[in-house]
Amino acid sequence: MTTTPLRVAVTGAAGQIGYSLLPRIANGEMFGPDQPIILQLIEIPVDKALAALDGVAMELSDCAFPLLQDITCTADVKTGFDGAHWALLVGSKPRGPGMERGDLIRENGPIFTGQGRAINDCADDSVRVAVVGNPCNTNCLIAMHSAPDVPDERFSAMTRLDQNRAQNQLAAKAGVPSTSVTGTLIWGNHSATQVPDFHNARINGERADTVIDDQWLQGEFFATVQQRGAAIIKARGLSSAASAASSLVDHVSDLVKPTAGGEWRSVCVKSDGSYGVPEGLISSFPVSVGADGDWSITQGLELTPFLQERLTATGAELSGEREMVADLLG
Ligand code: NAX
Repeated sequence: MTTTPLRVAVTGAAGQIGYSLLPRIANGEMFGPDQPIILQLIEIPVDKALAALDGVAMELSDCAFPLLQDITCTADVKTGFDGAHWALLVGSKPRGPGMERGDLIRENGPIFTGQGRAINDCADDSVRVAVVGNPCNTNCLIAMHSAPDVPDERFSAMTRLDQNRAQNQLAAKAGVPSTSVTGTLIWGNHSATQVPDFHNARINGERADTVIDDQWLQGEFFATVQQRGAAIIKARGLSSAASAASSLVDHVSDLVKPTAGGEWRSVCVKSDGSYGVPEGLISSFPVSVGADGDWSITQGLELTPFLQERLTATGAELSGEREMVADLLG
């Protein structure tokens, strides 16, 4: 095998998502069956976390994945991001008892400042960054601002799990396989204000809101998609992990594989003001990828007044989050 290995840095690698994600990277599902991989696994400098990380690395080695050439385990971000082609920022500080969303945003900010700087200084010139650790949109914004030498379009955050959830809900309601649902789209923040678009999604080629009644779409559908994460925590006692890992495989592939004509994928990227989302925020948009691998925000999609109103609200939430971390955006 002569292909140069891809260095993939993963933070929070000893966590739940890491455990489901790493084998899928190492066995070629994320970057293809011919792409050798070097995993650079990053955890916090705490004995328990580093011991768990060693265990994960042992298991990965025990799988004898043909594509996996090396594994590094570290608590040092400079070592972790050294030469990285992809930085998957999965780790973040969880919400503790009594913590408000604002506290979570403030607590996580400095983590993403440090990681952004290390990516800026140590990663490969071609590095691309995908943020999963919550609040992922604003964490991504902070990392992007902390890496001035890395072009902004290399930064993304994940709403692919929300898109997959929405697609599954529409398919179940219409009684069709999930493959019959296309164009599923999430706008805005990966939070309870996210906007699952039922007007541009299609079921067997027809707009979802011509197939399913508005009352269900604006009520149960919206609430189910927005609250799915909480429902899984309630059922499992733990947050979504296998589905999040699977969606991150989809997310990276979404950014790498060209879209067919008229197709889009939900990706949180820097707003250029499209659809009225304030410029500079990291917001979920329909994203198309060209044959050259460059992405762009798909233009010209129609939004109903109901969806437009909610897009304005989720944009306002993202603006509020940006204000909370303004001092970190230097
Ligand atoms: P876990 O708590 O199982 O694992 C997180 C890991 O990150 C821990 O091992 C912790 O030690 C590590 N960590 C914390 N700070 C770190 C730092 N500064 N550097 C390196 N590692 C660090 O959480 P898990 O279930 O794996 O979830 C990870 C993140 O994904 C959470 O923030 C979670 O909220 C977020 N999610 C985001 C989703 C999305 O769609 N964007 C969906 C799933 C998930 O809820």
